[in-house]
Amino acid sequence: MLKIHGVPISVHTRKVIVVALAKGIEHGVIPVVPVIPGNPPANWRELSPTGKIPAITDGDYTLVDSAAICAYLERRRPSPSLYPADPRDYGQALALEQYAGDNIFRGVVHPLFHEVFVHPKVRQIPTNPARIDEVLATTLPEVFGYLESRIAGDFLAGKSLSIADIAVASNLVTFQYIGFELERKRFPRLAAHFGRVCSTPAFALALERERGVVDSMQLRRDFLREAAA
Ligand SMILES: N[C@@H](CCC(=O)N[C@@H](CS)C(=O)NCC(=O)O)C(=O)O
Repeated sequence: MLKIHGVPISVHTRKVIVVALAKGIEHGVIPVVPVIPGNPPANWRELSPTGKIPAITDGDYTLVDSAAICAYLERRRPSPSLYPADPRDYGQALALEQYAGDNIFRGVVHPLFHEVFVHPKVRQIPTNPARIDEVLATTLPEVFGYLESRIAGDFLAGKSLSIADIAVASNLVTFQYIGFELERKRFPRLAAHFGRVCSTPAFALALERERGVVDSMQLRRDFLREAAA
């Protein structure tokens, strides 16, 4: 059986879980939290050379990096496809998946998650409010503004759910779990897109399954009700 090593509240682990659920691939999630010292298993670097989550094992096969894993799962179970058939939409889906990892995650979610969670709660480092303000005032408007400009129809690339939608929405879930707002008035198309993606059966099931972890970390979930409305 496919094993997904990671934690569901991680942006990139959720992305892989949603893809596995959308494709009906039976899987188990093995908890690994790299930001907690001593948490990963002794053989972690064999499974994940980067040290990051997610990594998968599928029988005797191991693979790291959510983009590589999702592409592997697409070949392993082609239907339903999460990569557009049209060449231009396909290119756009891959570009937006990359944008989600580089710009939304690295530029916005990762620094905020570290400031509000990892630093004060794991590393005993005080939160730096100036860093949070800088991300919210400078990086967020550029990144969310770009996404807003990319949404013309229901989905980001092509006419159905693709890896681009899953990658973007997964970032926005964690962004809101940790207490930040996806402002509907400021980014109406992005907020509507977020609601649409969260309502797809695979994404909704993934969110339901991670509820226990979210509650145990005392994170907020109220925005999910609004997103579904
Ligand atoms: N490009 C990687 C990025 C993975 C990544 O940054 N994972 C984060 C959690 S979402 C992580 O493992 N952080 C812990 C660390 O950097 O030690 C992917 O798409 O899988």
